[in-house]
Amino acid sequence: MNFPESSLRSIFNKYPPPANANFQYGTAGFRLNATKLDSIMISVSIIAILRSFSCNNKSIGIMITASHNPPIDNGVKIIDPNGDMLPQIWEPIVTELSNCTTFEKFKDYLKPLWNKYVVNPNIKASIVIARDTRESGSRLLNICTQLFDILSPFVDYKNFNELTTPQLHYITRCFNDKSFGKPTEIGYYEKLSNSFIELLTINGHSPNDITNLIVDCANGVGADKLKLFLKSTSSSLSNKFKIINDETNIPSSLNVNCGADFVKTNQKLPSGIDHIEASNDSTLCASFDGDADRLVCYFIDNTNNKFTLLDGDKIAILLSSLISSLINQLPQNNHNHNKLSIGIIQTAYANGSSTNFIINELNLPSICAKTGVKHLHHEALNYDIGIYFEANGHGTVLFSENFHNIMISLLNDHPENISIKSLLLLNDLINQTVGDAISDLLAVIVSLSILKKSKLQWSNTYIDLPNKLTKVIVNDRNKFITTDAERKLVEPPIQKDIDHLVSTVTNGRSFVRPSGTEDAVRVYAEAASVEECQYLSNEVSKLVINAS
Ligand code: G16
Repeated sequence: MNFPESSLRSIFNKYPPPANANFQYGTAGFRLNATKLDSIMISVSIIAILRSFSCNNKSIGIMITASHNPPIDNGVKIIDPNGDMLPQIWEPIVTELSNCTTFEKFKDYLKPLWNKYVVNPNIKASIVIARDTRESGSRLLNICTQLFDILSPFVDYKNFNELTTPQLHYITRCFNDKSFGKPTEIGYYEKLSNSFIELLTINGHSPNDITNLIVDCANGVGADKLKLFLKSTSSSLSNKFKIINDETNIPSSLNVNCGADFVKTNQKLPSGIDHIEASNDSTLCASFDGDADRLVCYFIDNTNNKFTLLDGDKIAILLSSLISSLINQLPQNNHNHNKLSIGIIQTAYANGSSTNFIINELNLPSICAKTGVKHLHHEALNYDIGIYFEANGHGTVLFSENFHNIMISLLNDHPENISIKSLLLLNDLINQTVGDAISDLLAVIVSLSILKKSKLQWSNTYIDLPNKLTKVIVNDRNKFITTDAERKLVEPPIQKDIDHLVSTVTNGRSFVRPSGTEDAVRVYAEAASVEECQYLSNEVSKLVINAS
């Protein structure tokens, strides 16, 4: 079909890339200071259109968010038809297009792709688009819709305005697979609410007997959406929730002194929750990040008056314990379920104690993937039940079609069996497309109720090694090249020095990797004592600064 050159030229000239463009589709799409994103919105929108054409016109999502980053940043990422991330093979394509600094270069790069994918004049690409509550979000979204409007002969789109990132992942999947759920925000709440209440009920619980919760929403979109979820479900559930840091009308407060990243990195309470509240035995505290795709839980332990974090590693192990316990209770006259494969996917940031626990106590495989949910998700698909969590609280549990078929056949033989029903309901409750703070929090609540575990028992499953994550600002983070699932540095040549420092402390571990979402290098250290961990972190950080 004709390449729409003049339409593209006009919008390219309206939002030209800078002459020195050096953009990169990173860990979670493009992420930058929001003022630098205008031209990127054009490239991303065009590539999303081509991706839709390449997938037989299935719907593709575009999410405008910078998640845990500061309020001045923003970002954008593309969601594939199944609700997972854009396949990595497309990343260099969108990167390269975004770095075409003149219209001639842009056209020369794009036209062959257009001619390859846009072949049938009778069908259009389909896009769903949304943003979080960042101040720059509506302006950036408007650039995308301008492009879709001028390319209206080729594309249909639906603008959902404000959503959490996982809500758009869910909706994208629903647009392509009606059996997954209703492709609306209400449909998302219904799916979560129905499975949550049913799971509690069939296991002899009710919303009245769950733990009390204080949820820090990072002043982000999760605050509005959690309120809407609670409104859409039984009223007794809302009585259990206290929502704080919900000032979405003050965009400058997003992620500031609050939210999952702040709590995990600083290992302390966010602003808005005081020590006394967090010490209450019947209350669990939780934090979302700016776009509500991460969850961490925590409390003050009354036995030692200390802040106690239940991070992504602990969430993975809680959910694994529930799933293993349900599988162990399945009827034994059908052995198909004994063949179900279960794997837990972590990253190098996983606490060493959690990995030991998975291997030695749960007897499950622990796989180490590169940072970025796209890498973990990919690995998790290799299992019938793939449990993946980054320590920072980003993760989910993927159930395979084989798992689903086995459960349905078991249910036919045992229609009243609670374990089978519970496993099938977990498949609905836990977002199958991406990590989801609201869905993960509901899964945590259900797990604690069904396993009859207190937050203290959950926390004591294993004891974390002291650990520290530091952000080091360097001139050029691209000089830092890693290997071995980011556990070793290839460049600059300081790995031997890191290894030496690690060998000087007990149970030491440390690694250095460039961030894919912020202009910084991250240094992780863990050791048997807080002092040794601090020492290791300081010394490795010094190495990084000297080498940069
Ligand atoms: C994003 C990714 C996560 C990753 C995090 C930090 O999270 O989705 O997988 O762990 O960035 O990545 P990096 O260390 O490369 O900066 P979010 O919640 O910000 O979307």
